[in-house]
Amino acid sequence: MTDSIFRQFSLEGKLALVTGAAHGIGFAIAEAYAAAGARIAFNCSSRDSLERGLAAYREKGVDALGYVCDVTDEAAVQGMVSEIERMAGPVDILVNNAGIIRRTPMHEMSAEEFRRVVDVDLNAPFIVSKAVIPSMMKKGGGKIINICSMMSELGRETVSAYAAAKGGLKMLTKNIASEYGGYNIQCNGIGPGYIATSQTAPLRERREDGSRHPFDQFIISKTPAARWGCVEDLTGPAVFLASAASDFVNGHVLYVDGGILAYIGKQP
Ligand code: NAP
Ligand code: GCO
Repeated sequence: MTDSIFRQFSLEGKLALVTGAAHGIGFAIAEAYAAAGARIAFNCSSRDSLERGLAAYREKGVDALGYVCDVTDEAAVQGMVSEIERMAGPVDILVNNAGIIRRTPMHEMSAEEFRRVVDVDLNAPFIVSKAVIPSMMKKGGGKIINICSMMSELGRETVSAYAAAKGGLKMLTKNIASEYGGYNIQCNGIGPGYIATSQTAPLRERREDGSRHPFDQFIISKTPAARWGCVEDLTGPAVFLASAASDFVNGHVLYVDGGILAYIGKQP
């Protein structure tokens, strides 16, 4: 690979804030950003998670700034971003990764439960993006990456709140791209397929007889790659969307799903 192409994917000198990155997809993306040369800031929702996350980053040789901050709390987010800017300078790359899911039949879901999922998965990316965009505008550009989902395109039983939020997040991505593209801010999404993390662990639990969970088998049958994704499958696409290599990519959701969205499914 020639030096100039390699440099396009470098994050040297950049400061990345990855929300919800004490573990899981966020941690893997932040670790990859550090390997590409970026400095890392992250947040999570509990001190316990923060301590475990900081230890995990140290183990990987990453000197990350870590914060306990509820992404739905605008004052707390503004305070965290101000502290990051004081400690390390303006945020160059924001990954809105923090997210929750509740799997409940819609007619049994409380309005409060629905609101909480939408608050974390959609309102919070608005809040955190709003907190970093002014500095990006001032310094002439930035990157915002929203972690969307297959449910930005498809529905399924029991995930009404999550699908509504992730569908909205796809459109928020397009709107930020539209409104701030002129400031050299690119906003794109990553739509992971089914990834083996704590969030999907209930869908992969082995049955008492040791057989695969029916949903586990279902996803493998619906995925041309015939496997669940792993967090490492997302790191290359995430570095691409955070780097100069994607400076003319804006408002796009890059699905990293092993082909699920392209596939009608095998004839039974
Ligand atoms: P995860 O392991 O459950 O991690 C979610 C992270 O979000 C945790 O670090 C959690 O903090 C943080 N978080 C949740 N609510 C928060 C709040 N109010 N304030 C601050 N932090 C909060 O999930 P994951 O699988 O890595 O998923 C990460 C993102 O990818 C989510 O947006 C998810 O919807 C999306 N996604 C996942 C998959 C998949 O198959 N796994 C596929 C598509 C999209 P704590 O550590 O403190 O709990
Ligand atoms: C579910 C899963 C999915 C994945 C992911 C797929 O219950 O269907 O949790 O929602 O988390 O979002 O892209």
